[in-house]
Amino acid sequence: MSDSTDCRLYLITPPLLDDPKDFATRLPEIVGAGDVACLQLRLKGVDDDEILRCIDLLLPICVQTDTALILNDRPDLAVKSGCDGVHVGPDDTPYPEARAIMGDDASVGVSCGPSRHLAMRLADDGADYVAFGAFFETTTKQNTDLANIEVLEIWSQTTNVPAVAIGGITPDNCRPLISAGADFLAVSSGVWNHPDGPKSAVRLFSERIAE
Ligand code: TZP
Ligand code: MG
Repeated sequence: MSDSTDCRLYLITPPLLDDPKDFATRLPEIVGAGDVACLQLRLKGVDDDEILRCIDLLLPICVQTDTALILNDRPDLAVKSGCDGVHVGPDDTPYPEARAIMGDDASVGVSCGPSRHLAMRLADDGADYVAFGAFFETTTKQNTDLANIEVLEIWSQTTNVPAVAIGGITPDNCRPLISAGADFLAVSSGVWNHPDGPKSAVRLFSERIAE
């Protein structure tokens, strides 16, 4: 049996929250169903006021449940609202700028697609984690190149910077990513669209990690 601290869940919100209040109310039960390290607020097609409103609702719950709140794409809003960190991709604010905005104490993570080369550069620059993916087909993000699982194996054998695996991950397909050394499984649809509901999905992921 592996040490469950080896790999943890990195939950990503659905791209749209129809009822953010209801989402915030249900969150403690969902993150409490397993070992969830953080929640990334990743909303698409909503304005800044709505993002800030969602952070206001989610931050107290995240504090209460010891779940770090990471904002996608927007260091300016993350620092203004007191999020624990920000996640930026190659098309967002460049890493050094995001770090300068967030400060040294916040967590700044980066998307690297399938590229170990990019990950090495950003890890050298000080990124707190690097995210590789997509490992499986996903409809949550358009036009993602698929990453080979080998990138996780090589990364975990050669560096100490945490690696996040992302993209189309479900309780049924996550085992090879855990074995390859992923430190976090970043999951959206595999939790929110699970046939037995998000709570069961979180529980199943945690069981796979503990196996
Ligand atoms: N980046 C690469 S794949 C992806 C992101 C944000 C989508 C993750 O969502 P899902 O539903 O777990 O595939
Ligand atoms: Mg982005």
